[in-house]
Amino acid sequence: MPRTPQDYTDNTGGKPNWCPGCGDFGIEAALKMAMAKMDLDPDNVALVSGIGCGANAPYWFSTYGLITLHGRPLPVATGTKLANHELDVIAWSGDGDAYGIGMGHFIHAMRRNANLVYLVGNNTVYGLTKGQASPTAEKGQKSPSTPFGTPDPNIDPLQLAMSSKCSFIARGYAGNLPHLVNLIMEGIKHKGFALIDILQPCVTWDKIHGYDYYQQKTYDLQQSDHDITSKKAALKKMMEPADKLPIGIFYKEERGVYEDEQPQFENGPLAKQDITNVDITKLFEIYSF
Ligand SMILES: Cc1ncc(C[n+]2csc(CCOP(=O)(O)OP(=O)(O)O)c2C)c(N)n1
Ligand code: SF4
Ligand SMILES: [Mg+2]
Repeated sequence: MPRTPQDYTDNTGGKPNWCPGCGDFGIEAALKMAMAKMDLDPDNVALVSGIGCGANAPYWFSTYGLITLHGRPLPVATGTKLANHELDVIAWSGDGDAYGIGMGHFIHAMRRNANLVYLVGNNTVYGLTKGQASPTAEKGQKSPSTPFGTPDPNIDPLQLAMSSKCSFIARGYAGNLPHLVNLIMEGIKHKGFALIDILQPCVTWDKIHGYDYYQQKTYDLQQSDHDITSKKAALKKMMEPADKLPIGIFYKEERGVYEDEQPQFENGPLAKQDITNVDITKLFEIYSF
């Protein structure tokens, strides 16, 4: 029997506690639909998150799940993939988790080309901690922490990804499910680090970037003549004026992935190697003082 999105739902942990209308529901649904369409075995998927509203997602999935520390899902997801590179590893962050406290890990995971999918719910706020401006909040955006408007210009995660040598750079929208499902499937199929920044309304703390806003501004990049192999074309699209928000794959390239370049994995994943007769006395001799 083909799998359905329901097969990826954990029925023991209650229902998501997101505010009604939160964009996280769209991301959750799209991820489950993508996994069902690809018929992924839930026992072969690890969902690794940080801390935040969206990052609570692993509670409600039947896959393996790990909720780590704020900003730290990528080191744990990378380690998970290195220990068993036969797993499909999906990391899930909010914009504060990924582009604030987790920024260093974000850049290094991309340049390493760790073979992961990274879903980032980008709602321009720290939703869980009551709506402070995040690094993607635009200059002048008012929030509980910036009542007179944030003085800092926003960062663009896509341009950052390009300069960090990310091999798959995409933007989705939590209110466009068919599009997001396809994007997630493409990200899972990609061999390398797949960043999917997802425009995600926070209906409680950000009254500007709601569904109406994104409905009017987003358009499908793949319906234009965009060349996903051209860095120049991708950067041009990323820098389009703010009244247009392209969603889709901006850039994609094939290059060596992190785990393939480690000699330790020549005999298969570490987690599956026989360790019953491994002699480590030599190591003690070398490293004991
Ligand atoms: C080291 C550390 N600093 C701060 C916090 C408090 N904290 C928890 S979630 C969060 C922000 C989450 O924002 P984001 O990643 O954008 O996720 P969202 O809630 O918007 O989905 C913060 C600051 C924490 N848990 N740990
Ligand atoms: S505070 Fe915002 S991001 Fe968090 S659950 Fe509510 S709507 Fe979603
Ligand atoms: Mg956020």
